Amino acid sequence: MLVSLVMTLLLGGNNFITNVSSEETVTLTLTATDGGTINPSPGNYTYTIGTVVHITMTADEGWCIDHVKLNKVGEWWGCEWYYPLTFSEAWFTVDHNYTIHVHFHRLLASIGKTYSLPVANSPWMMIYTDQCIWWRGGLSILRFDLTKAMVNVSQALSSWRVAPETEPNGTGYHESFDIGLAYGGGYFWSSVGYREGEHTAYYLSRFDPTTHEYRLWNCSYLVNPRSMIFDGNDTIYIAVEQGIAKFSVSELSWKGRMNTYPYQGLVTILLMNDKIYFTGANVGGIGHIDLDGTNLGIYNATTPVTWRNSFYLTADENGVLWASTTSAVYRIHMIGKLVGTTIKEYDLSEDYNSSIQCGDGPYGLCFDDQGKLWVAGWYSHCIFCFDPETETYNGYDAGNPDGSNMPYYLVKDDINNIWGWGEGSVDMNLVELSLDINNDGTVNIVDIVAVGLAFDSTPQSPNWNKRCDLNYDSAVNIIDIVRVALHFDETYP
Ligand SMILES: [Ca+2]
Ligand SMILES: [Ca+2]
Repeated sequence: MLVSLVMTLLLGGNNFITNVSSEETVTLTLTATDGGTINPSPGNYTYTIGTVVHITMTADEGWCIDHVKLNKVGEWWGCEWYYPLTFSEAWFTVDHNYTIHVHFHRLLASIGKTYSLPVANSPWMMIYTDQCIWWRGGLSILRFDLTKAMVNVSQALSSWRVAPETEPNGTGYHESFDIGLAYGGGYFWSSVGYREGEHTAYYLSRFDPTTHEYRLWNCSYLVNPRSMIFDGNDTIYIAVEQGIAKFSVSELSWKGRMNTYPYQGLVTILLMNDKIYFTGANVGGIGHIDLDGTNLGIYNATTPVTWRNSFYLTADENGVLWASTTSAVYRIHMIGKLVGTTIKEYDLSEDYNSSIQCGDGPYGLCFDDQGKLWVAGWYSHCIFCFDPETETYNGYDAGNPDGSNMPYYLVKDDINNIWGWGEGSVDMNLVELSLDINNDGTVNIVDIVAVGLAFDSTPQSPNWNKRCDLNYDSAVNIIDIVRVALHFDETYP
């Protein structure tokens, strides 16, 4: 692929050599990262203009060519190609001073399993409840039934409308503002936007999972709605452009908006101990505000410029907050935890800065039952497992053999499996931690015995243990024993 691209670009770029004499020489500078060899080897080479140089790139065992960068020295012109290949070659016509940089990338161990689904979609928030994963996309709510997925994945996906094609009482057409999702009062709550000219009208949508009916509520301050949470009582909180909107589930009416100015463009909100914590496009760290709208403040990161675009937010079992950034300018993959009033940062870039052009960082965060933090490495095409105790991490291929997956959001089910979905992908990824029933890092006889103790049980049985129902069918039986046995001796991060 590189060959054809290089040749095409050079054929299209002949205009810039018309004014130079053919006896002139030019310099080609070749550089490469660790992880492979290039020939000619890295260095500066002088050629007569028009020389065709044959360049080969060979990755070491366990590495691949991640990307190649070509820049015309002293000019804006440059381009970049992405691979995952172990060998590539190019015939490059040197008609100007150029630099070529070859970036090798360590191949990651695979930890995931992939379920290919019949539709492409870009879910954002996902909710796990009752053996199903739910998310929003387009005008629909989608349900992935894990019980069915274990038998026949093609029957696991269902979807229903949560909003009409065009705006109620208007002509605006659907615009994607369907990223947040909350479950409260027996309903799923999400948002939808309709554009007409320069104006976009936003609605809160309520979906009834029993009757499959929906209902919409409009609101003028519901601008750019993103994440939503239900407080477990009566209120849906919605991250919006200028604060946090509130809606009463029992009264079915708006209860105002908490203003978070100067922190705007809220992305994720999290409710804990009568405070709402938030991240956002213009927040710079982790914001906080009391439920009565007072005590607005910010917890800064030590590099606030990087955290200007903080994204996802979660809390560990002790209530310690963790966030990820999506720095669109800097080549940084970073997560951080709140220590006192400052965010302690962990840079996940090293060895994983695969294919980073604009440096967009990690997104979804999810703790497993062992307290490890799983991080969706959107732009690094991998999923990270971060151990908060040792402050070390590993990156894993997220389950797609071609490495094309871009994990975006992660959710844990109630048997300790981590599910994730990549943006624009048709694949649901699974990190199956459930087989290690006692969470000690190994699948062995102890786990088999645990299933044995719950054998022949259903949720009504005295010996029922949901952790042993590994195929989500509400029964512990030989199928569950076999699942563990098939993974005997495996170890987990
Ligand atoms: Ca075990
Ligand atoms: Ca079962």
